[in-house]
Amino acid sequence: MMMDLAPPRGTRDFFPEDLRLRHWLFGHFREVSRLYGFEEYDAPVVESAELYTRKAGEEIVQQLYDFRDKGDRHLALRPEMTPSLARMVLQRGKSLPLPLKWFSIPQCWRYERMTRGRRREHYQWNLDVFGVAGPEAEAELLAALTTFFTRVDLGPAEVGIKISNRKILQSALKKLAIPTERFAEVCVLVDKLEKLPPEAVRAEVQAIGLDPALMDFVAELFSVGELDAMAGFLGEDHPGVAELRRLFALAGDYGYADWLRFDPSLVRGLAYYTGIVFEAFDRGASLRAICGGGRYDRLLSTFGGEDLPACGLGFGDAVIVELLKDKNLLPALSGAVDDVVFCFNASLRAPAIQIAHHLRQQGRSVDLILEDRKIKWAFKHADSRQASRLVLLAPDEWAAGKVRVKELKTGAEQDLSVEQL
Ligand code: 4HR
Repeated sequence: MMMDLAPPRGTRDFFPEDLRLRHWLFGHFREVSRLYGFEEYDAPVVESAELYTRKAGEEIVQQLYDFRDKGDRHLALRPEMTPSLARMVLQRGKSLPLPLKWFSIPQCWRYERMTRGRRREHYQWNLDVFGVAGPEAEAELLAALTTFFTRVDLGPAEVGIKISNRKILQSALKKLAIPTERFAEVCVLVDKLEKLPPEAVRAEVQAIGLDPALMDFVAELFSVGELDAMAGFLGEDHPGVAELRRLFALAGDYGYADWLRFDPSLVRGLAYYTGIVFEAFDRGASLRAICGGGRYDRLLSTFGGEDLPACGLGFGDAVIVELLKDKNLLPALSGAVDDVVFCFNASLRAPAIQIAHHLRQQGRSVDLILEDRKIKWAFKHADSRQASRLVLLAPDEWAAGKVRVKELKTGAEQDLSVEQL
């Protein structure tokens, strides 16, 4: 009986053609990060489950891929990178020079009990800034984000960025006498209005003992379409409004204001956001979320440390690839080699190895044919490797210190010395 050859449910194999695409995408993530002065970091994919024990009812925590190891430690495959980053920042503490701008492209995991053929892992580009309290930090994140989109040929006609500020909902909730300790929970619930029918959310509001008037209140707040109108209600000096005003002004200075749209109904589903939140979405029929982020100024104290102002974004590898596929914007990536080196018989293998070595020292990618084969096979092989040249070691030519070189694009052949090669 053949064993099951499929990768575990919800996971992917990356065949060379798949990995070429992944590296192409990560290359853009890395290059944009470099352009904006972010440094790369990494952390273990397995963390203590305790790092994710937040009690606001977030999907990301409900779907934690956790288990006990042989030492009975409760561990989890990371569902997101931010808690690991926070742990690293706290570990270094005061010795870390601020502000800090770091990026990473971690594989993140989730485990759903009911699984409808959904993915259990993805890679997520993370960009974070620690130590900047003002919207200048978010403005820089969004500049990097729009630079990424532009590089893959997506413009503001295809991608929009919704912007809001949780401080608006926060101060509005004071009117309903909802305690601040329950704010994260409320945000997680309100975020579900995006996916669930309002009755389902209303039932949850009641089930956890919150004032059902919250729903009508939120509906009214979310119907305010313009920042001007919101400013009219809350005043220009409301911190939520003032931060958004500053962010939109900065977006104008950077030159990406046309990508942005104030949307008070945006809250995002993560518990720890405290201020500005944003989400990039596909303006096409699907309106899918492509990535999201926001400010999280109070995460460090939830780990027992001293808080630092912080904000970041997370950008998954799945939706963007689908969007680029739909728009025919995926590149044709070749696995081509520069040269295929072939020797006519076993006695020419030693010089063939030398020739391959010589070419590799020049930086060329060389596929040396490792078995005794017929010339016809070598031609076919060079073709299938999309080589630009086939380098042949034949007895008479080699006796004269030459190799025969065939340019595969033109079919042109010539005999060259090693130096000419
Ligand atoms: C997702 C989130 C977190 C972990 C793994 C996955 Br797949 C999908 O958004």
